Amino acid sequence: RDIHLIGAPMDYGADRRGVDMGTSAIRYAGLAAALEDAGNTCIDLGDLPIPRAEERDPDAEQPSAGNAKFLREVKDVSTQVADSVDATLEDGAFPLILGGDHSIAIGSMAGSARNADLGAIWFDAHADLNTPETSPSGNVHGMPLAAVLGRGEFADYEWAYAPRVREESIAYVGLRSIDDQERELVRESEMTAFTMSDIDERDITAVVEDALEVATAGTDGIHVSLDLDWLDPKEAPGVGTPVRGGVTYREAHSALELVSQRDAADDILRSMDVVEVNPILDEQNETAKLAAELTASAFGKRIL
Ligand code: DIR
Ligand code: MN
Ligand code: MN
Ligand code: MN
Repeated sequence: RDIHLIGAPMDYGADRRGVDMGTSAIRYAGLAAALEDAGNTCIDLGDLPIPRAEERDPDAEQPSAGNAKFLREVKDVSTQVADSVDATLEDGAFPLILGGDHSIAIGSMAGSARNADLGAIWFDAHADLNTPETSPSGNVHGMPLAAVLGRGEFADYEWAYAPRVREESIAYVGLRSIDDQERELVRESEMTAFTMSDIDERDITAVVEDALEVATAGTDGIHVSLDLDWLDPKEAPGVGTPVRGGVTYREAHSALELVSQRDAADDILRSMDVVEVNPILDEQNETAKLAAELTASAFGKRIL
């Protein structure tokens, strides 16, 4: 594939400074070379200009009616990401967006769904379905799915709501940390939620195959969102919200290899983002290295 890397060094969606350095950390870990070794071409479009926290006007009005923090900055970044993803697709290339916190997935998906019915696989410990009304933290990285689905106040934001993403085309894989109100939202939704318990019972292969069915049925392509806290913190310590009991190193590779195999057969992949790597919390950049390796697996890297 002809992959274009889009860096979104965003940290306004999370509590922890440092996740904005994820884009550099993943590049430094050798992502472009790993993708080319796996048989792709890779052009790095660089990082989008995101206002530094120090340059922000702290008194600027925030538009959220609920408690979403930094919604003005999130809107600005989402619009930039969406435009860049759309331009890359128009160019005939594949948009691979590097975070940054998970709020950047609003722009990834909104851009990818401008001219296509889009399914999604959400590899994450968290459901990311809070609205500004239900969020206990106010952090938008816990809201990107609610945003693109137009839930709560997001229904009024054209930069967020992506009507060509339908709930029934979204599958979670690896859930294990959900807020109380969010649990009801997931239960009542049309999304398919595979938790860590499902992976325990059925194994990663069966779960990912089902997730691929959900995301591809009746859509033009799928978005893959890879939140590094999906993995067990033993494998991926450099994330802002680690949760014990995540997938193993091999399960993660296996899942992304399955995505790649299906893509080789049916050309299903349309966009992907890799998020939540925080090198400040990491040891020897190992989480970014893992992110680069897993992404290479999603784009054709094989052992033999
Ligand atoms: C939590 C944490 N559910 C929140 N979410 C995270 O703040 O809404 N998502 N960490 O990746
Ligand atoms: Mn190109
Ligand atoms: Mn997430
Ligand atoms: Mn997460």
